[in-house]
Amino acid sequence: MCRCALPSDPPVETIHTIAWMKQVAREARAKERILGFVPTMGALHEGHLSLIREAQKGCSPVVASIFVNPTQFGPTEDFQKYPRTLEADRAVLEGLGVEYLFHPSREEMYPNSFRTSVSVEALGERLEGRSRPGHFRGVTTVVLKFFEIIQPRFAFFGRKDAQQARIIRQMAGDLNSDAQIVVCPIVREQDGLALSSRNAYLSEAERRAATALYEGLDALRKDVDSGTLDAARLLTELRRVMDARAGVAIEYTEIVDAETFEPVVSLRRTCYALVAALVGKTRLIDNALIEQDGESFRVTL
Ligand code: PAJ
Repeated sequence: MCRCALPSDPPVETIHTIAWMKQVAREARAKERILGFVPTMGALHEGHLSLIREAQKGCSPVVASIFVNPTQFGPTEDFQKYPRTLEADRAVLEGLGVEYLFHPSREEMYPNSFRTSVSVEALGERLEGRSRPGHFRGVTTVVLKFFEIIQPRFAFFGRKDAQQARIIRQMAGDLNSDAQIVVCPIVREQDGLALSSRNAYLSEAERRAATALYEGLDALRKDVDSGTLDAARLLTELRRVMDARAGVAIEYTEIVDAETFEPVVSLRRTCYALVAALVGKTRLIDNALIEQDGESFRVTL
């Protein structure tokens, strides 16, 4: 766990305006400092902190952003009730020694005159893109704005949102961004549940049921370990394990190629097994990374 801020910790500088953020980033670049950037929507947990720690290994200064981005939420989604815990988040960032917190207002990021969006074709249309129309356009647009403002050398994302990370890497490459995209492992609770700001919505009973996603992926891991390569067979067992849990409604389970995010018939090269499910009213996602290792495959949860 992270420690709380101590009085001796240097305060994190909170930046609200784009002009000031640009100025700070420009000065850091002029001094040839290696700027690392960790975008978040706040309600920080150990998953977010793992990205910050990874950034701190090779970058200084590190800029974390907290911005609950309205354009990536659908009209019936949880934008209004999304957890906002700014003071606690700031204390956590201070405890970690993060230099800058970029926390712009909605008006600062999207003035009334705002008209532009960017979207990545094909990769953003399936899976999360199908379940949440417009979501990835909102994500890529805000991340591109951050990249333009901060111009980081490295930007850190979680494999928890594997499709998001893949789409952002595509965008950064296509648009010749200098930001190198670093994808970090999934941080999980002891019982396997992937940390997520949305876990806060779960009742006690839902919290227990929510491990179904991990358990399904863990069953898949065991099947892969014992030599199953056929995607349909792997998914049947994954779904059987998830379905055994009351209160969990599967939205999708797929095994996709890690580059194209198109379904595979049989394991090859690098794949993801992706799951999305509703636990009560809370939508959760999780995945396993499946990598070829000689003749066999290794699954990382
Ligand atoms: P948010 O959900 O706050 O997540 C911020 C970053 O933390 C993302 O890169 C996400 O993949 C990573 N993350 C979340 N849970 C994690 C876990 N359990 N282990 C490791 N990393 C984890 O993703 C977003 O915000 C937004 O879409 C954003 C990129 C900030 C654009 O608005």
